Amino acid sequence: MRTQVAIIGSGPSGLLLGQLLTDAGIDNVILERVSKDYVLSRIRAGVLEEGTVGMLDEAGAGERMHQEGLPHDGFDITFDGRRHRIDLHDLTRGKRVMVYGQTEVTRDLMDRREATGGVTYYEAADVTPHDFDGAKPYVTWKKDGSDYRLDCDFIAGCDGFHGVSRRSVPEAAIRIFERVYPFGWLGIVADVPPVSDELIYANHKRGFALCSMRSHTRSRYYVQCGLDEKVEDWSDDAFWDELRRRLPADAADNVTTGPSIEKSIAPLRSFVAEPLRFGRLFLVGDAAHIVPPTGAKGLNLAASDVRYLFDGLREHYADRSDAGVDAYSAKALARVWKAERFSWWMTNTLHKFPDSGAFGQRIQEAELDYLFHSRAAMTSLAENYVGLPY
Ligand code: RFL
Ligand code: PHB
Repeated sequence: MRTQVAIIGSGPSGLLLGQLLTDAGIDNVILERVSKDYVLSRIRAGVLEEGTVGMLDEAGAGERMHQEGLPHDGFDITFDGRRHRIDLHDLTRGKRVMVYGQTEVTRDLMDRREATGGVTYYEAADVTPHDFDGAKPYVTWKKDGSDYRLDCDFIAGCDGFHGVSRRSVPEAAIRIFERVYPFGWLGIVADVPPVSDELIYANHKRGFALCSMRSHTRSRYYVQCGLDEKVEDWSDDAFWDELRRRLPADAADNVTTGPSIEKSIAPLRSFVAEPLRFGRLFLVGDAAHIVPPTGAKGLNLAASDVRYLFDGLREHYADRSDAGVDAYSAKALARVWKAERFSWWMTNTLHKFPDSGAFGQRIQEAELDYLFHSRAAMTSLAENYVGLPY
């Protein structure tokens, strides 16, 4: 088999890149380790920047998002029993975010790929990129006992943090930057109306909590938990009690409880691999970088990587210029590091750190006090939250 761009991974970055390429007449094939249903069963991101919304529109996959997604003009931060609104719309002169689940983004992109004849091989085992240092890279995999080979011009590693692409690069060629946080997020989804029209990020002495949503009838909640805690030890009742304890009284009284339809613990990590290009292999999205979810940036960074890489590949095929693909790594990393900084800052400002001591506690209180009383500080938060320009 032969294609122009081999894409490893059918998460949001692989699907979005594949669709933009298909629409530009650039042939591509996606190889995915698990089944389509498994990909669609993952519950992850919920907040999309305007740039991400624009790219989904460009890929012809935005229709349902505009019908069912919830545009949000602001969110609340609660601290010390008080509630402070961050007015995104006012602070950024008219920008907002879209609350629309990653599961739905993925489904819309898969539907569009199917409608436009894009080829995806699901349940492809042992996917391996080869010879990306030279001019003739190829990818091999196994399925149903047979071996397959795909020759290509470029390989896009869109296979997430645990994928094969980053691991295929010699250790000496790649530099890793990492911070692992001493806590995780226990998250649930429940078919109950959200506690509020907008998201609530809660800093509480018992730990952080987040009230988010997927629709007017489906809520997504998180509480900070220890790394040694187990999902099985958290009954729904224990979760609801802990969530309410971490919210100011008016919000706690408004929480509607119900059975969870998903419950899981995610560790929090900051991670960047540099560079993002190794010959004819590119790393895209979570394959190259991870942010703690506090700033809602992971999926949005995957989209901005795709923006830069797609523009470079289009230039390569349409204009016979490699300026764009040559600039991909530096351009994408400049934006990635700003989102890394913001996500690290949000995480530091809103969580309880087990080992920061009394000094760390006072610094966090001063940070929040400054934030709530300085329009400049709130503007900085708002412009990062809605997404820095590409
Ligand atoms: P994905 O989504 O991990 O997709 C990678 C795909 O590659 C496949 N794969 C392989 N395929 C072939 N061969 C192999 N060897 C393979 N290994 C892996 C996988 O099966 C998978 O299908 O990466 P991608 O596309 O880069 O997308 C990144 C986003 O998924 C991620 O950044 C976000 O979910 C992060 N995130 C959030 N991002 C936001 O922008 N806003 C949010 O509000 C937000 N909230 C979150 C989040 C992530 C969370 N978790 C659980 C990590 C909330 C949570 C709780
Ligand atoms: C979510 O809805 O899952 C969500 C929202 C905001 C975040 C992280 C996750 O910062």
